[in-house]
Amino acid sequence: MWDHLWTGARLATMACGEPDSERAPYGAVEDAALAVAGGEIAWLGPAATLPGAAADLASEVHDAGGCWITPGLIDCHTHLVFGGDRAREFELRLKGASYEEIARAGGGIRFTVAQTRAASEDTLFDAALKRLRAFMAEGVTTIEIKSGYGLTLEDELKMLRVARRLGAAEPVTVRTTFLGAHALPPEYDGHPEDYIDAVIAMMPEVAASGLADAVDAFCERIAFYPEQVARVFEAAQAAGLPVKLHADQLSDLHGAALAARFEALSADHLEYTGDDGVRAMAAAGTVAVLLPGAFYFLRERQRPPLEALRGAGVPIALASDCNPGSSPVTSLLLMLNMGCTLFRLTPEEALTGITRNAARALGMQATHGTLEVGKAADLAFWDIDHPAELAYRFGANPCKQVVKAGKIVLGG
Ligand code: DI6
Ligand code: FE
Repeated sequence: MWDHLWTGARLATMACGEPDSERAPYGAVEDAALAVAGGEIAWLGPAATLPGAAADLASEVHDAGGCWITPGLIDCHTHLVFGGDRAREFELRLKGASYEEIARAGGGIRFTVAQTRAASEDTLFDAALKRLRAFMAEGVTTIEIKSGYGLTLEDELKMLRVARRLGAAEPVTVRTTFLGAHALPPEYDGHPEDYIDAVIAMMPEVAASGLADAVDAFCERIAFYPEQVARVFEAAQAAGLPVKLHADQLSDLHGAALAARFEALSADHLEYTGDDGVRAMAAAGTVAVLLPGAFYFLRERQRPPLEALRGAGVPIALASDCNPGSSPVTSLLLMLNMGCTLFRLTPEEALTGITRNAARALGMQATHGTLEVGKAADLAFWDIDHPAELAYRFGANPCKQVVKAGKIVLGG
């Protein structure tokens, strides 16, 4: 007996399909039914092929009323936990200062570091919870959260604990990332190598705490150089943690190739990535995570090399980069629209980028990201006529219901 069975549904499974099959766009199944049991998807397919009368098959039978069901959405790159905001910096940028100039003058990330260090764990939790709930209201059931505004062992662990608490408090899966190499903290001014040593020294304790699922770094002229990042990545691998990288956002330091060399789960941003980086990512199976919110908010001009990524068969994901400085957004659906309008993704590529490929960017592709029997029953129900509508509209939220691990947690 299944726990829940929905009939009258349309499914965007986002599954790959057999290599030679005539896969429908979005892996769509019309006139469909879907059943969940024990937190997993137990059955899905055309309703006409259900193995019996619906009422005999599940404890609870629901009519989905023609709604589309997608996998629960996955935001695979956020800095959701931080103190304060940067609205004042936004004003300065509108008066002509650039993001890089503000960072070099000691504002930017450092401003948020000061606010985050000063904030209690509860204050950080309460502020992040509001943002998290905004994402969840749009069908997000898995979210990655980075540290990186503490920059001492104690403050980084504080951020990671808040991230874990969020996952325990809400029906959402939280994946955490240690981003100690995000910015040079003021107490290390002029001594970046010493700070890298400090980050490396934090690594065993971060790993032993169980609070981090991966390690990230910011490879950029205003942050850390590739050689420094490589040292952090070696320490991460020695501690048994997978890596990912903020790569080639503002300039081409060959961050994507560096990430690929360490078999990174993902390389993120990629506006300035060249052909060498794309080829290396394809060979390593590293996911390209595109972040149109930061591109938009910083009014960048250089677009990520979408044609080259497509051509090389690099899996493309899309994420919010939710953070106070370059992407103060709490809507993953808006990123779908921006991914299409700003980067020229197709709506299907964009939706794949916040489901199947986002799961892969988090190393969760075996259990999440598509509607397939045996995968987690994380589902989003949408009041739309076609899946392309999710990317087409902006500022709308057609999410009607959310199921997390087989339980109805929103709507219904
Ligand atoms: N890249 C980003 O887009 C954010 N961090 C990073 O490494 C920006 C963080 C901030 O400005 O606070
Ligand atoms: Fe980021």
